Amino acid sequence: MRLLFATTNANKVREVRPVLANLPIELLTLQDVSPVEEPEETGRTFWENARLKALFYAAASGETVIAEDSGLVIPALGGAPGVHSARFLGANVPYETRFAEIFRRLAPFGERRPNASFVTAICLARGAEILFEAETAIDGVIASAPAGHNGFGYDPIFYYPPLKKTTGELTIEEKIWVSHRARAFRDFARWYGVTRSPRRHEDTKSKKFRYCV
Ligand code: ITT
Repeated sequence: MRLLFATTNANKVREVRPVLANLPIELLTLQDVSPVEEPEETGRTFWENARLKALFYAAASGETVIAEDSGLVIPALGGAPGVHSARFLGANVPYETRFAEIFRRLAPFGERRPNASFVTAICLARGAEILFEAETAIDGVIASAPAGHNGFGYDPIFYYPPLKKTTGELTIEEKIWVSHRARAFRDFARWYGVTRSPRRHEDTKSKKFRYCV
């Protein structure tokens, strides 16, 4: 199957490609199809934005499309930066400035490290039909200071207690192992493995399948 991963973020592709490597899927990216303008991400939830992107690119490309929306959620900040993670404080603001602002807003919490989650919603669409959706999250805390130069985005300030380091300090293999995104795509891979099976296919009344963690 040809599958277009509709993202402009190369880091997302780097985490996802190995997860799908053993499936009979030819993974395309936006570089492999005619360029279109990005849709505006107007959703209020990760689900809504993942759907919006998947349906937009499916209509624009005619391909089967998987899209994802993700971000850092800090409950102590009312969920910010949340769905605005990519454009928190402005689209082109450096992450160092964003980190400083997050630390400033978290100052009233003192030494206590506030909880945080990385959340991913993914959506698979063909034409106007949604075939699969999933949402996954990993939990951690905000680090006391940025650490690590690996990964991207908010990785340097997301401390992951099970590995005792920020996700910015993880190797790519470790990041793929723990990543919220890789978890969502592993769910997709499991679903894809099951629905491709003819036996299960006969048993399934609808090809539509929703899986929410
Ligand atoms: P596309 O919409 O084209 O996929 P994008 O980067 O704009 O690319 P999102 O709208 O989903 O994607 O925003 C995701 C942002 O959330 C991302 O740019 C980072 O700032 C942050 N983010 C998501 N996953 C992350 C991760 O694993 N590590 C660090 N930051 C992450």
